[in-house]
Amino acid sequence: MKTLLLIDLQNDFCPGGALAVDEGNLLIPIANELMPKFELVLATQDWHPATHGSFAANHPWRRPGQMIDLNGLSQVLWPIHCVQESFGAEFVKDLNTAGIHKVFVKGTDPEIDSYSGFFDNGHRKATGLGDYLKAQGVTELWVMGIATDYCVKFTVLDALELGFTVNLIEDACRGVNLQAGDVAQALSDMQSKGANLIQSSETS
Ligand code: VGL
Ligand code: ZN
Repeated sequence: MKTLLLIDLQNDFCPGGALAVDEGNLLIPIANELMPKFELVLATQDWHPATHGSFAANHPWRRPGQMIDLNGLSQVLWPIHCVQESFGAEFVKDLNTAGIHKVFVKGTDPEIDSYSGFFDNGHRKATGLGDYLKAQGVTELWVMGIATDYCVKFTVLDALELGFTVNLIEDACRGVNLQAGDVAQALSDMQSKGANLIQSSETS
């Protein structure tokens, strides 16, 4: 079953949002155009409690961009973003959410972050996405969204590890680039682990 996976197309990751990614908004019309070409359309949604340990504001004297140890894992500190039920956590208004068959939320445990749509960053708990895909008989995924160097990358790497064939739609992804070159590095990491880098015009 031809399956499209939309990663975190949420207000906070678009210009004007709390963790704004350049040109994140440009992905919305691309997603809307791609959806009808797929039999199954799934989405992930970053969905944090206000107390989340990845928020710099929840650690005295810490600032976004700094690194901490969060329960044994190295953690980048972020601005407060994608708080459950907030506007920032909503999908972008123009996204055709009626075309999405199922949404998987992640980052709900305040003690651990979850970049991947499949598992938290410690691979301690699954979101249910992997089991759902297997139950549907899905073997191949087309992935797009935000952010190339975080949630897209870790979702793709987990998908590959779980045995899915992964097509990463490069022009339909945008990244944070906390450090110059992070997006290019993420693309090359995904490709070297087996992801096919394609363009949205090649999804047929
Ligand atoms: C993301 C940083 C923090 C993402 C989510 O969607 O890539 N990045 N939370
Ligand atoms: Zn987050």
